[in-house]
Amino acid sequence: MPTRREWLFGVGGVAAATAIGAAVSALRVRRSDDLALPMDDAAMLHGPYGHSVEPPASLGPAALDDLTIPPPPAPGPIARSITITQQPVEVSAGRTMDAWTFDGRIPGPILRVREGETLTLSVRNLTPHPHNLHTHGAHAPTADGWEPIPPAETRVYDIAPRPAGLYPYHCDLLPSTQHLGRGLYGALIVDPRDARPEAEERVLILGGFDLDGDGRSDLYSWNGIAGYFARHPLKVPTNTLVRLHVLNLVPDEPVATFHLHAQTFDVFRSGTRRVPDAHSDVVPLTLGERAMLEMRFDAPGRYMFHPHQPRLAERGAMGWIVAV
Ligand SMILES: [Cu+2]
Repeated sequence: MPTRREWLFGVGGVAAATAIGAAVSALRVRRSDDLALPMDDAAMLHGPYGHSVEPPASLGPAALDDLTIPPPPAPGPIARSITITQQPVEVSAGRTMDAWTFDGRIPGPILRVREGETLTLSVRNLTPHPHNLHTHGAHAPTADGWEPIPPAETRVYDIAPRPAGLYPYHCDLLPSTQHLGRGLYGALIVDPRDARPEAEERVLILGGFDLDGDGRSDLYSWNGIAGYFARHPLKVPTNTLVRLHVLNLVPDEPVATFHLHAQTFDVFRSGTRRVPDAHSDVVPLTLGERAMLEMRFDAPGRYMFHPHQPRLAERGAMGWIVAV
């Protein structure tokens, strides 16, 4: 008997994703290897909905599951060791970035802890550059993580993050287009002691990559791979509460939005309150801002999502949610 997750992401899911991927491929009029940076907006118009930005062919439909599906809420203290690395990461088909990462991936691991419990982070910097790991939210100022961690050194932070909500963690050194734009960010979910309603949860972190070093992002991604969710839709069951944890870590845009087609959602800004702040189909997020979005998909089908900023959508931040 397959588990729900196996059902969503197993053989059936692969077949569904392949069929959807074929449909999406039919829309493409430019191959990613036709595109050279910088991509001018006129050139991008040839790709309907930005689908000309493709993920690396080596990444299958489950490749980002661990960065997209959060671990379940857990009682008790949490201890994590995180390593900061410098390594090449293929952020879209044919485009490899000299990345800085938490634990080798962009974004870093999804952290999750219950309000009032201690989260112990042991952060080791294996790069030749200073970095740090700063968490948002309320905690002891001595464990805020703003101090640079020199190369080859380790720092340990004990925090009891509060209040319950959704927070980014990231390297806080400047310039942000380097330290955020090369991959040093992730999500921290702080659960209330009285649990939120059970839901299918997904994490989506919007990031921007400055590939040519001009201080301006060239590609945009949800969970680190430009074009990924356009090729491999995020799958959720119908008639089930879905909770999206959406964070904006694009370093060089004053605001980005999350826009969902064909369905509306409750907005819990920063996830810190239990009653919705709004009900909409688009939510604006300033840099570092985030929201929990709750919705149900009654009708099976494909629901498009993207930032409502064309530049971001056309350069890798298009995606689909498939309700099955
Ligand atoms: Cu850094």
